[in-house]
Amino acid sequence: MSSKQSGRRQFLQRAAVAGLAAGAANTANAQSGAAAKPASTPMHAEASRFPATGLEVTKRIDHITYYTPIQDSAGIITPAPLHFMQTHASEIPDLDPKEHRLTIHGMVDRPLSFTLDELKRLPSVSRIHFLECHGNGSPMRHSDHEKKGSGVPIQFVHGMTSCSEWTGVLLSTLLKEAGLKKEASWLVYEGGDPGKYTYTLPLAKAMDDVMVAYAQNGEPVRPAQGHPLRMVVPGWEGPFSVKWIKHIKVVDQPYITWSEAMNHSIPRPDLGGKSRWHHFQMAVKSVITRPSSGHKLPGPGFYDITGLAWSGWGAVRRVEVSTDGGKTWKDARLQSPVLRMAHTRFNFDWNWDGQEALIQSRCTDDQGETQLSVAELYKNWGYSDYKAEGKSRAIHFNAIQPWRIAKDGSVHDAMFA
Ligand SMILES: Nc1nc2c(c(=O)[nH]1)N[C@H]1C(S)=C(S)[C@@H](COP(=O)(O)O)O[C@H]1N2
Ligand SMILES: [Mo]
Repeated sequence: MSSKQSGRRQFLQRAAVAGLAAGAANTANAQSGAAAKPASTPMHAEASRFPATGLEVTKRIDHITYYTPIQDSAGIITPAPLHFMQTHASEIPDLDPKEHRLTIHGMVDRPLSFTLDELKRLPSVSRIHFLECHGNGSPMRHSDHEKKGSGVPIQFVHGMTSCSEWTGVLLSTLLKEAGLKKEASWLVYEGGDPGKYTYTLPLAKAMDDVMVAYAQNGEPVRPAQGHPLRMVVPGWEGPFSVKWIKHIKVVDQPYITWSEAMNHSIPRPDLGGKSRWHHFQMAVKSVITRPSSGHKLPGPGFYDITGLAWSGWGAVRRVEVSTDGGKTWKDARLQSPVLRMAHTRFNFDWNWDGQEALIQSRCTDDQGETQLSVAELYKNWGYSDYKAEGKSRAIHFNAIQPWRIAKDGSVHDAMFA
């Protein structure tokens, strides 16, 4: 072992010992109510650069959701204040990074525990990845959107995807230092939010590209996104990326946690009415973000059709656009960079003749997977009539999104119309 590596190991071992001791002290502090308040951080919504259509918020007793205004997006990076946000609790935790610890335990040789500052001493990586809720764009969201009436931006439908440059430590670095026992095959991991949101992850993914992130687009991860530490599980459905990450336990089987069982499984006719417990990668998807429902074209002439494409399985290879309701398709231009498991920006030159038009985009990824129409997608899922079934709740809904441009230039959602 080089002196550099042995220095790192020594640091990790010291961190482990100090961490476990400090962890015990924290518990005592919390019980006596002595935990210090962290310094204030600007509120999520206050930082919006798009006052006209900023974050939209849905608040329920058990749930808070913010939607990214993707109809106004440019490039591929979502500004941190506009990142979508979903929490299965009624409040966003306010964690002090000096007190907060991440513990790694279970089937390991050496349990470890880190503060934010201790993690920052370890080798770091920065990677651009999208995060998408598996409920993004679902039929249920289309009908909610329709109820709100025309002219309402599409962020309620497709705004639960965002893309950031995440900086942190690879989980594999931490797991290697902890030393995995032979039986280890899954992780079960828990957030520091009031509901102790918990998820499970196959070890192979954890050792591949999962990050424990402390920064987002060059600034500390925001409170709503998991400050001080969150998991980033590239390409996989959003719920895996546990925020305010506190405990990672190495285990030898998948767990069906409460967070996984509730809301996160949908019965399907093609599976004989059964549901799949584990859904991993988000499928290939694209959506034209401008023009989109809620926009109004001022008149005939040239328009830059633009949108976002992504795939949880890899990189976007091709995006095609149709402006005649799917009769003909032409390649869109992909803006660089085109990164694996990241939003990719596409553009398409269009001269609108002022007549009613149906515009849509179709993405193919580097695995050869192509987006399907809503009718084809529902057929694959075992439904005979998508219009009858269309508004039923679905997850992983990645159908091609058609927008109808009316003669007056107004743009409407034509997914189920
Ligand atoms: N601790 C915790 N982590 C969580 C959740 C939560 O409720 N609590 N929600 C999950 C879900 S359902 C999604 S889609 C993503 C959203 O990440 P974001 O809020 O940073 O956009 O966080 C996931 N991580
Ligand atoms: Mo989600």
